[in-house]
Amino acid sequence: MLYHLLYPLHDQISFLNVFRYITFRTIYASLTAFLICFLLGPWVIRKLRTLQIGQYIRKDGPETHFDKAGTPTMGGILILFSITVSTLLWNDLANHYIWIVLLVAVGNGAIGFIDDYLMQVKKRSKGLGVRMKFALQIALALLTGYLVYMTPDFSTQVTIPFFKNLAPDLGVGYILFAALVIVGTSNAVNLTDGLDGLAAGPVLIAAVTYIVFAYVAGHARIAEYLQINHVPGSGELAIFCGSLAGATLGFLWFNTYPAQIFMGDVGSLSLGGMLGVVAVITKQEILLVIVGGLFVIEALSVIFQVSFFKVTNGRRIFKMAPLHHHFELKGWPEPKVIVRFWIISIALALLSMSTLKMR
Ligand code: 57M
Repeated sequence: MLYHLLYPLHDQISFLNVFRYITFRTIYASLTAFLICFLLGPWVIRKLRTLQIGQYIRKDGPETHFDKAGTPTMGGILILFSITVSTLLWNDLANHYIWIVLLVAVGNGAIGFIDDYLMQVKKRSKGLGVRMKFALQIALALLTGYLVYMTPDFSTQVTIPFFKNLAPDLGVGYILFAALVIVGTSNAVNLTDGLDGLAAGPVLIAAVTYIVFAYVAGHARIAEYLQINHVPGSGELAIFCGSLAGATLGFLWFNTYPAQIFMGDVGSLSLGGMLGVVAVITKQEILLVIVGGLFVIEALSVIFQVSFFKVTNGRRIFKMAPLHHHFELKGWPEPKVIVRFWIISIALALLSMSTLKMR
């Protein structure tokens, strides 16, 4: 909105020319989203306590979690609010990619909200139910994939990191591929959100990484130099990722150990969906496996644990899955697990950025 209101005045007030720069708007979108979260956080925590929207703790989990019972949850509402306000303020709203990522953010947030509400407020332990939740997520992701596919001149090639000349063209199959990336990332972040700040930290790191990817993909000359797909208009997603990073950073102020608030499915499903759709639009889909490698490791630990359990009639690979619980049960204090997983995320983000130069 500010872009539309203030940039046209740059002839009269030359300083306003700064609003044309993606870097400027990314920085201030980050700061705006951060401040909204930081300033509203205490009120949201009080409000959730008043409404008694506190986390139910399953008895089959680590004993160290039992004293977390009652922690206000569904804090993802604040994250979504911050991202939406900051995006509407700082993005070029004529850019249709912005509306696609907002659809994914709010759509997955709504699915998570309903699940949280049924579980935490209506005390229905199954919430929406796995099947219904998945069906809604897949439907939303397929709609998103269709909208991206229908974008004029959008490439349906899949970028393979390290192999610039290997880019299979999926054609209409790209819709299903995009949907899988979005649903997969959404659920991987959801599984990871099991310790204080364990999901927020790596989401922040991935969001900052995709600021870079969105900026270079949207810049014709840089994209050509780096031999990556130029996606006209995707530069605006750098500003969106700025809002995503700022909001996550602000939420982390309250979600860090010992957490005063959890994000709930309304937060984890929407954050994962946002990362997935940004990776699709910036044509860095497979690279998300590296950038979001921690989410992949956590999801794979569950898949291996459940598969091994079924194949061996009850034996386990890990003490408990996802992987963060395994280290907890090995005796690592929660903060040690969290910060070490953050360190792994930072290393993976650096590795992913190095692929921009490798060809
Ligand atoms: C999402 N939710 C956390 C909080 C957060 C198939 C199986 C692997 C599914 C998985 C599962 O239920 N996943 C659901 C993870 C939960 O966090 C809430 O959920 C939101 C995210 N969706 O925002 O509202 C608990 O995580 C802890 N937490 C924190 N700090 C945070 O900032 O401490 C969350 C955020 C919270 C709190 O304790 O209650 C979760 O863990 O459920 N199931 C599991 O992950 C379970 N693993 C398991 O059953 N493993 C089995 C098989 C199935 C693989 C095995 O290893 O044999 C673990 N989780 C629970 N109990 N709750 C262990 C058992």
